[in-house]
Amino acid sequence: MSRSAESASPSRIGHRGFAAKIMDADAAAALIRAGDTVGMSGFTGAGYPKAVPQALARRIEQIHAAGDPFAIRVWTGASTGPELDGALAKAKGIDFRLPYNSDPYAREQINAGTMQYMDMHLSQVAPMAWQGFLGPLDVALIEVSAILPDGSAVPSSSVGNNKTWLDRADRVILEVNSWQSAALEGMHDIYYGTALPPHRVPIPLLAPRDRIGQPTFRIDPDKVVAVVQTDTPDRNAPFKAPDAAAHAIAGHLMEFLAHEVKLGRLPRSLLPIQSGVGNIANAVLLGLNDSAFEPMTAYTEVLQDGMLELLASGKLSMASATAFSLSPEAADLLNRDMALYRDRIVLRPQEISNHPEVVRRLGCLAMNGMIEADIYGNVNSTHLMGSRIQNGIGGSGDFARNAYISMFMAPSTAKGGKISTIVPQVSHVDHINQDVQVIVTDQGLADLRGLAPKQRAQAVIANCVHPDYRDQLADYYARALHDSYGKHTPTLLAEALSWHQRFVETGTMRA
Ligand code: 0RQ
Repeated sequence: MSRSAESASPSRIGHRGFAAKIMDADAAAALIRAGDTVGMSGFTGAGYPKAVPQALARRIEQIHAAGDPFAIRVWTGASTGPELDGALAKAKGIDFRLPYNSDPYAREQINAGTMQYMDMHLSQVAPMAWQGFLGPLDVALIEVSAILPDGSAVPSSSVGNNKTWLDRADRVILEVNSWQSAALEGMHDIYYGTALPPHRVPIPLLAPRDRIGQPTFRIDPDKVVAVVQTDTPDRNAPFKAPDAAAHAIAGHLMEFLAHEVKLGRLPRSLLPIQSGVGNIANAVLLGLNDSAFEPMTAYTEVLQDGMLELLASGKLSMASATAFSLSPEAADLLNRDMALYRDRIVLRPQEISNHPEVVRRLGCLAMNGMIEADIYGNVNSTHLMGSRIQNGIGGSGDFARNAYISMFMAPSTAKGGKISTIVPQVSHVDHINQDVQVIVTDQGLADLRGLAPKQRAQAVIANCVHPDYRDQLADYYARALHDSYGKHTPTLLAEALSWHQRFVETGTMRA
């Protein structure tokens, strides 16, 4: 429950100059102009501003009602919450957005073609914002958990691109959210050593637990135009217990990892794990909790419920990420026991949590969800039927290309069995086959490492396809082998894409 803003602890604002700029959300929202680009905090429903975006949405609705146009450009860390993307999208107040969205209202407008959406690798957002082609950043609107007497700010439950927005923006609006645990102080590691070429230097991070920066954001006090006090929880979606398919996928993955350990290709503590979010990822984390692998580490993007359980059980010795993504119960638990977790969790800017160089050096084991894969191992993480975006590529590309082992997982069917998630050719490519080494469905696991295209197709068809589609796919492949223009990656182009078109026209992929 949200407590009133008046009850927010004044001790959260330790700097006099900032205290003088306290105002309500409506007054702060009035400082944002039509056409402004606003860099907002927020990553997977954590640490996003909650009061000013809603006040801005109300203002935009009034301006639209008077017949005048008003929209802004929004940059974030990743997905936010209903008070930000939801409210502004409903008000038709977002003209352009980057880089990852899971809000249903924003998704609807993106797919209706009325909101421009630029989907990017999450590690690339901050450096590209500095390159300049994205244009100026007018306002940074950032949630923090406290402002210290020296004027630096303690980040909240996500770090995302906040450091960059604070440095890059002309004007800064801060939301100080006293719902966030005061004990977050000290958990963050804000690295200020990034620069554009030719001044770029190696990132001195050799293990997930390394701290290479400082615990707070530096802020130029002259740029701060408003400070708003809030006391409101993060989005924190309820935990969805893993279903049978998710458990089956987790089981196949545990067996695969155990096999790799047995063959001496992975240590018993594995390598730093990276896990996506959602039902399947949580099942995998539960599987890891029951496994013999220890002590594990995580170098990942998001810490979900399962990661906290792994930390609590001691199977995971520490976790590095850029944000939390917790159920309300896990968020309460974390806030209650923050002191216990603080030394075992490091939250970093997303350009570091997802940095390709670091991911490659540490040798992360990347486990991400997918929408579909084709028989050659190309993966689609973002688009339904080639044209309708679901969320975005998120960090999956940062990790997949650079991982020690890159694994993708999905149930073998979608939409109640009407769609096979293994298809002749994906309707959209996010991860090319060279970046995909293992494909897992509830049916089984295909280890594609070291295989040429035809060998990959055989492994995928034999192990991953749902029985309802196995004959159809095997028949397609046999004909492709015979009739295709080339025999390196046998493909019957029109027929391959007709699987998707058939679903669009008839509601099922079945022939
Ligand atoms: O639509 O709800 O309308 O039925 O797609 O599917 O099964 O809820 O998927 O929540 O596991 O997410 C790839 C989207 C999977 C996610 C993706 C339909 C399905 C449903 C969603 P409905 P599910 P999940 C770290 C790593 C990219 C970012 C990433 C994602 C909807 O994992 O966004 O990896 N990944 N980041 O019915 C047509 C198919 C379909 C299909 C599912 N083959 N064809 N529709 N659906 N498969 C985290 C971050 O980066 C932040």
